[in-house]
Amino acid sequence: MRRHPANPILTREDIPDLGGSVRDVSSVFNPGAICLDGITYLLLRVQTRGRETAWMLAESEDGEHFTVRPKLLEIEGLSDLPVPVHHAYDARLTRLGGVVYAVFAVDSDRGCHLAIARTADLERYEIVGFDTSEEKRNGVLFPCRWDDAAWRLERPNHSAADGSDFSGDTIVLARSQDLVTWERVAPVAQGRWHYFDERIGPGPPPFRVAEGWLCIYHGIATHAAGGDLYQAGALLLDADDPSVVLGRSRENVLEPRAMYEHVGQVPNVVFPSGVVVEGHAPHEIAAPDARVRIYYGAADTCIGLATTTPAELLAACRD
Ligand code: BMA
Repeated sequence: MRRHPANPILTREDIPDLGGSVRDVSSVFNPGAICLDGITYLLLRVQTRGRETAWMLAESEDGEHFTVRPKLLEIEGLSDLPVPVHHAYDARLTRLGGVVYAVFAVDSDRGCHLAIARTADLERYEIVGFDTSEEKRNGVLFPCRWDDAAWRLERPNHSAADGSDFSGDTIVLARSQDLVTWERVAPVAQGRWHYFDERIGPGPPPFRVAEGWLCIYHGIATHAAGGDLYQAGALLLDADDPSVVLGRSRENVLEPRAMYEHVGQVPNVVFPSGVVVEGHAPHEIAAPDARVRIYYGAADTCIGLATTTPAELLAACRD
């Protein structure tokens, strides 16, 4: 992937002061992304100096230069959830059946769970489902339904390797009739111990290419003495059965190299969370040379943009 020359494209300095605790914020990172009627929107995870989480919206005509709307987004139903909630974060945006959904992690007194909310204007989000079946993060909806179900990739927080409660090493395919109750279908991919992606989780939502579904994921190398290293990898999943992996990048396709990726709140992190395929809706088959924009959190501090093409990602998956 190629970094945009203007990176980081969004930093804390771009966040308008709203008064109260949302002034002189600490960071903005891990955005959801969606392109509607030619405008690219980023759903921003903003962190205040109290380490509280706020959602804000940025918009752009070229997908590279963003303006942040000076208001907080509303998440209706968050305070009514059956558990005390501390943070809602890392929202991924998908348009499914004409409705835009955000799937996001909710940190609560009873662990980390996935919620799903619908929005008509990208400013007000109404929670329609909260899945407390198991601790999970990194839920990404597929942009179309099939077999009378909605589908998503998700990442249970438990590790198959060591039973840890804190992070996970398996991406799982799940299905739902109503977006409320999710049924696990099959494991899709495992972390590869000793290599770049020991622990893994879905990045942005999958998008279609002729060969199947392309998915960017994050892979964490945990064996470096300096601490965890967050990188991006690529997966090619079967078009009809996305639990079947047709290809996977042996090497990362983006790794912390720029200073803003090395240094920040959490060092050595690139965390891809948004994708826009220019000229294509995510459920349409993207041309091999389409420009793919990946929006990512850098060092849990700011937002970077990297670009690639389906052909390049497919080449990486065949490696
Ligand atoms: C992950 C998540 C992300 C974060 C990343 C790096 O486990 O918590 O929100 O960006 O760690 O700190």
